[in-house]
Amino acid sequence: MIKSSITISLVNEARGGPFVFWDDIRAACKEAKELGFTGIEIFAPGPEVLAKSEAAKIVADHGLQISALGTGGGWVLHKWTLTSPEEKVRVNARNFIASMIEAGAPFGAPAIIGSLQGRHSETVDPLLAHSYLEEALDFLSAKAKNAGTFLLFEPLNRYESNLVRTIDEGMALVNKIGQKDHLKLLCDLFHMNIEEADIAASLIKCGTMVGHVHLADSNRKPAGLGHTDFGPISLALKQIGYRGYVSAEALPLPDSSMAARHTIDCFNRHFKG
Ligand code: LER
Ligand code: MN
Repeated sequence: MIKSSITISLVNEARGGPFVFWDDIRAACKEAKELGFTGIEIFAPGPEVLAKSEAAKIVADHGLQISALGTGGGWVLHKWTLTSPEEKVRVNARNFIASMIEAGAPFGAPAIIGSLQGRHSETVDPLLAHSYLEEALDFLSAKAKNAGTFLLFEPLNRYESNLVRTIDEGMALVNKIGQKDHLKLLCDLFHMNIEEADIAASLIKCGTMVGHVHLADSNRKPAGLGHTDFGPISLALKQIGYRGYVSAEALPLPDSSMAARHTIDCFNRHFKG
């Protein structure tokens, strides 16, 4: 069975980003539970948030699971990336992700590498950027293995990164690292709408490498408010036996509550069962 999830950002500086709920994890959990969601994906400023804000306890008290932990706070707050020209910055990014892997592991929540992957640039050519990325993924997938969990790597569309943009490129990277049980791909339907010729076919090709799905419509609005055809996409996920989360990473439009409702309507219509 595919599981439903919805995002919350606890990083004020990420305002404007594609997160459905903001700031108040207790209110978000209450609403998510009432609508029938299974999980909540947390975009946190750091690993301490799980303990300090009692986020994990609040999620559990509402009968929800933490579906995943976003690490993009490391970029938003500190400008860390795994492919920075500065070694200190790369190490900070790597250590931040390692700490999120360890924070999420007891709750079965994998850490996500999205914007922290960075990009190649004038000072870091594509070959060097890929070698930095692979070095970090070797280290971090081993960390995930030791913690009894897995790590999620997210291909990003061409306007957000120039490193790994397609599912094919993501699969090549996972194959190169060779830790398939501990490194999986996060397939974001918004990025895929830009980069893939056929979203459903790409998901089928990705198969057991699909570790998490971000749900948004073609325009990053909640599912149902754009032109993505979710029928073939949900069929593809069912065909590959996907049992992970489909997690709404969408703009809170027209507001958070309505975005959550649009999402659960789409989930119930297409992905449930
Ligand atoms: C941003 O577009 C995105 O998809 C995030 O999941 C990356 O951190
Ligand atoms: Mn995403």
